[in-house]
Amino acid sequence: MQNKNLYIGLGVAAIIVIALLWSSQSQESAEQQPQANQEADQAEQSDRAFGESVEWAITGIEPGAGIMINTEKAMQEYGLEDDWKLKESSSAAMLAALQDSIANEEPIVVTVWEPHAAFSIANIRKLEDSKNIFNSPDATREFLKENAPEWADADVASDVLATVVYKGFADDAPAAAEFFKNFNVPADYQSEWIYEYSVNEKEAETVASEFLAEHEEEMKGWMPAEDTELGKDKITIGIPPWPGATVKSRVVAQVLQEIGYETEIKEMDASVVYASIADKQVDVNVAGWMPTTHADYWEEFKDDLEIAGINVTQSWLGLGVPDYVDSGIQSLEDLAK
Ligand code: PBE
Repeated sequence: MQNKNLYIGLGVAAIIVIALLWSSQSQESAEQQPQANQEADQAEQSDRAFGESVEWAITGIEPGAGIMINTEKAMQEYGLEDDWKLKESSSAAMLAALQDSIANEEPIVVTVWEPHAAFSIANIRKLEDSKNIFNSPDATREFLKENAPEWADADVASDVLATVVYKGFADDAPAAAEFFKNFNVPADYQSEWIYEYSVNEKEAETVASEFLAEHEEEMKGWMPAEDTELGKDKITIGIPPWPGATVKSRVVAQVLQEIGYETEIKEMDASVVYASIADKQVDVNVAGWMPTTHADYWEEFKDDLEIAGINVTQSWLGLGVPDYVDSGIQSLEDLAK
């Protein structure tokens, strides 16, 4: 009888011990569970915190710029379109916003590109674009093979900056066409132009004339042979209000004047530049970012257009943040977390 009680007692004790062990274990895991959740929440929070800190806005430039069209595309491809919005602005206002943010070490995301002065005023982290929405060197090589074969072997990382004219322009203005064929500068020159114009706020005409005075030898190399006919008297250049195009159009106009042409520079929306060249209302676009950035415009008007030359071979486009921004933001995917 006593033995039986002992066994019952031991059994009860064992049950109690097991129950206690079990409950302490489940308590532990109950404690672990929220902790794990908390960590996930915090990671989530810090990414969301970045979005919140910039009010889920990407600071863009003029509507109609290729980089705006491609940012919309990227927002869809990387799943950003629910949280983020692309703010239309202007190239000048984008740079001013970037400068302000940098002065106050505040976060910002901008549409940005090279050549540009942005990279000499701050360290800008280029957000990785694994889906090649903005930069596609393979597409560029294909494009060059087909439309500017003399540049087919150029070392390219993204788009080239093409000098675009209407089909048949070379017959109407042989000397200008020869200059366009020869006209090519390192990307650094264009960054300098933008720096002088947008950061140092010099007149575009002045930046151009100072540049040409300092690069006389190079300018000689762009000149057509003496006996090349001018053809038409006047060359009209169409440009959207982008700083690189603004200065480059003055450089080109001053050289054209040197050759013997009258020149006119007309500022207009990117789509209007292409349509006007196709219509022969405008002769040339010196800022044809081909083939990815201006893909839509090229597709629409290419039957009436021609590549007269490649004026810069190296570029990059995309979204950027100043490098003091949360190190968790390295790629376009990171904006989606
Ligand atoms: N940009 C500069 C242009 C090309 C030149 C990047 C503003 C664009 O996005 O179309």
